[in-house]
Amino acid sequence: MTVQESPASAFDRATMQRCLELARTAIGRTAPNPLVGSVIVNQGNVIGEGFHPQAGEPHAEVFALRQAGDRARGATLYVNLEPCSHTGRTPPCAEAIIQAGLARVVVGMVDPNPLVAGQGIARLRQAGIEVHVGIEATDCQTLNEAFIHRMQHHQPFGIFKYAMTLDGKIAASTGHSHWITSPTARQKVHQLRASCDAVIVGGNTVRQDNPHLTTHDQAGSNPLRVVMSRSLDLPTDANLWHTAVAPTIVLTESGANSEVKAALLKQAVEVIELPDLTPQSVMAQLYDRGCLSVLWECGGTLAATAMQQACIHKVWAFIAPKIIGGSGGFTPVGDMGLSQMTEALPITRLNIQSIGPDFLLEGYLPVE
Ligand code: AOF
Ligand code: ZN
Repeated sequence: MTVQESPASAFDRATMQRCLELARTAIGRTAPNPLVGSVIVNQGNVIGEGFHPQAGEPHAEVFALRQAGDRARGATLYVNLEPCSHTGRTPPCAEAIIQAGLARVVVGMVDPNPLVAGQGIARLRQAGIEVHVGIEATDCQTLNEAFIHRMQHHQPFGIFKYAMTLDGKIAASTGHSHWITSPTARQKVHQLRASCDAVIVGGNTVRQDNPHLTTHDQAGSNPLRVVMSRSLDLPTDANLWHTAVAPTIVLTESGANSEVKAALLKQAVEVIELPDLTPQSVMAQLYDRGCLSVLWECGGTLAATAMQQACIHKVWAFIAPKIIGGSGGFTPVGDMGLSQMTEALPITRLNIQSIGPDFLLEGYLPVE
């Protein structure tokens, strides 16, 4: 369904930004649902605000309507995602808005969920409500880029994070890598991790780095920790097996090391045997578990395969202003079999910011 976009006033734009701010409160906790915030305004006064805290809980609009009560009659409701028209885990918000007697609804973007997809807006208009669509649309789409990707591609949104020196190394030739970036940048990594639903590493990373992959002191939930290991040739006492801190699953193939499997199960690590362990089969597994965004924090070999299989859609590259030199193979992305510069994967929509002494470069890969 095509929905006509409308011009917006500065007040509408500012109020939509407030919706986005409210929505962000639940970052990392809503999967498989989107991040949504809502504000109700009557004669210039905010009379209700809400956000969607997690799947199964009421939608943002419902919280805002509850707060506004009878004062919602004749008022304007702002929401960054089209109000739903379907009965899912919760009843349709479009009906609740009509019942509450709102006069005007300002929507950030059309819902990519095929169960809604413009029908929420159509329902509101049918009931005589004035609806404006596409206010602060770019910011609304960026906030829910993982939800949009999941809906459109039936796959989680894959982000590849790495830290490298200015000469493109993720470790010295000895393999030593602690630390490339500053504590400030590492703090930022914890924040970014908290916004993802799963974080994936290969068996090599567990053997070499023994990472925790938690969000440390960040408020916000720890993502599901995922290890890919075909052989299950893993230490039985790694930090990732402390499942009281955060859940961990190990994805492997049948016939892998049964002693290690037993040791992992004993520590409440979930072990899943896939017929074929590939980045794509891992993404499919995480899609089924409801993940919106997954963070690849793996080494170069796995990153190359994940990229080749179109499982990485965005990069977060931390760049430290230092040079280590060396001609070893410790670079962020291993061999993808590309031999001409014309074959290089283009990274677009770049954004660069400084984080303490380091830089964080964000960019997007082409979506197939
Ligand atoms: C949310 N929160 O604030 C809005 C959503 O299963 P349900 O009932 O929670 O429905 C989930 C769908 O509802 C979701 O995929 C999206 O299309 C729509 N809007 N969802 O979780 C909200 N407004
Ligand atoms: Zn809803």
